[in-house]
Amino acid sequence: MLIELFKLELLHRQASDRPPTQILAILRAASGAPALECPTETANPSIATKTPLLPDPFEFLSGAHVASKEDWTCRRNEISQLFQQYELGVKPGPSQNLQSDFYHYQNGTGGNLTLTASNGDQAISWTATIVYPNSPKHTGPYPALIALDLLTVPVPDGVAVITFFVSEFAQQDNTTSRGKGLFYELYPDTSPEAAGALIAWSWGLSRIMDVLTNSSDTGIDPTRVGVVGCSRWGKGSLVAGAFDERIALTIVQESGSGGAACWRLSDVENVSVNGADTVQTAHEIVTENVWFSTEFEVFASEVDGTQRLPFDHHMLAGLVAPRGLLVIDNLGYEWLSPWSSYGCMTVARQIYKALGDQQAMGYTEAANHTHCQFPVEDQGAELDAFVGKYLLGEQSQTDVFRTEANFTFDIAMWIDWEAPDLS
Ligand code: MCU
Repeated sequence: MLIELFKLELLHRQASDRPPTQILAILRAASGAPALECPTETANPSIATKTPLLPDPFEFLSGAHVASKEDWTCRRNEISQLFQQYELGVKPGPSQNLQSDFYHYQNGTGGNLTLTASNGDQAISWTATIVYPNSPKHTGPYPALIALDLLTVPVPDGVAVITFFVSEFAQQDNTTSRGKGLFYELYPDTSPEAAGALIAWSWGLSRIMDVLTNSSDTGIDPTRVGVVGCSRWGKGSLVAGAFDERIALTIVQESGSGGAACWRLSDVENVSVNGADTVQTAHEIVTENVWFSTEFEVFASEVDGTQRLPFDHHMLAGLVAPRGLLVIDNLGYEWLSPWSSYGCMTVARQIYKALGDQQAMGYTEAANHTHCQFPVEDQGAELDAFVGKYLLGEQSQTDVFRTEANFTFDIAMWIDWEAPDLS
């Protein structure tokens, strides 16, 4: 029995950030069970009927409906493929050869983690910093938050901070950044589905997770790792959490369109909500930066083109389910699409509800404050509750879903499906 468990653990480690259907296939093969058959239809959004309604996360492309957790594993994989194909670009598999070196600071406060990944003849190296907790609640291995470029929430007591410098990994200055950065030295693909910056970052972060999982040198507990980012890095945090199931907690701060907002709802907010908020739309975003693949430009440049997408961002958040997810927003900037984000995450929570853990997903939208300056007095307790539950193993109360805005979102106007009970 012990040997069987050990084999399963090994298989799980090998499976790492692979799509869940592959993980299930490996585990099923190991136990002698027949392979799980997932529907294999492909989408054809170029001829899809446009709809302002948010697509049904529980309906396969084939038209079949998700009725069990196993079905959801298949559908989740289908959704992951769709996002890669039409919006984010493709996330390559694990590195052929991944090496790491952890340099401990002399004073014991942490260290530098250098990773070297290769693909064929190409190899790249990058360094993440690790700072151990100031006032550890427990001795190591420590839980950790991986911050994308910089930490914009207060460091929680007892939690280490790993900083992954994503902007050197895949650049994001403006549209001339396409294909620039370390990642593209390994994967110089120029096809329309080639990785945009967000999915490129998620690949790098998954390699950090590989190292934390396979080596104890870093002093970090890989089962208690969260990811956090604000604004453009909030978009990155959502994608990182969606595309690596080893991430226990995903914190998405003031991410706006391309993050917690839904493309369709942002288009609506731009013309008719609050007397027409000036919000970022898909149409604008692709002219500003390279966060998405060039394939996405097809949808973004046509009027109402996002209405042909076989998904929207409620389903990106749904890829994180049922793991911990806290979305933190700020009402101070119309540009961040506050109504669209609140509405999109209201719909995303239906996916958590279907999986039986609505409280694993929180949403908090506070009144005006400076962008990415976390208002501790207003949202601090909500952050602590999620960090407590998912990184520190505490029994905190995470039933958080609120906005301080005076708008309403009538979910019945934006969806024509009901969440099944898969719990
Ligand atoms: C909210 O994220 C972005 C936004 O998408 C951009 O339009 C704006 O230029 O920059 C924001 C940001 O990343 O601010 C730091």
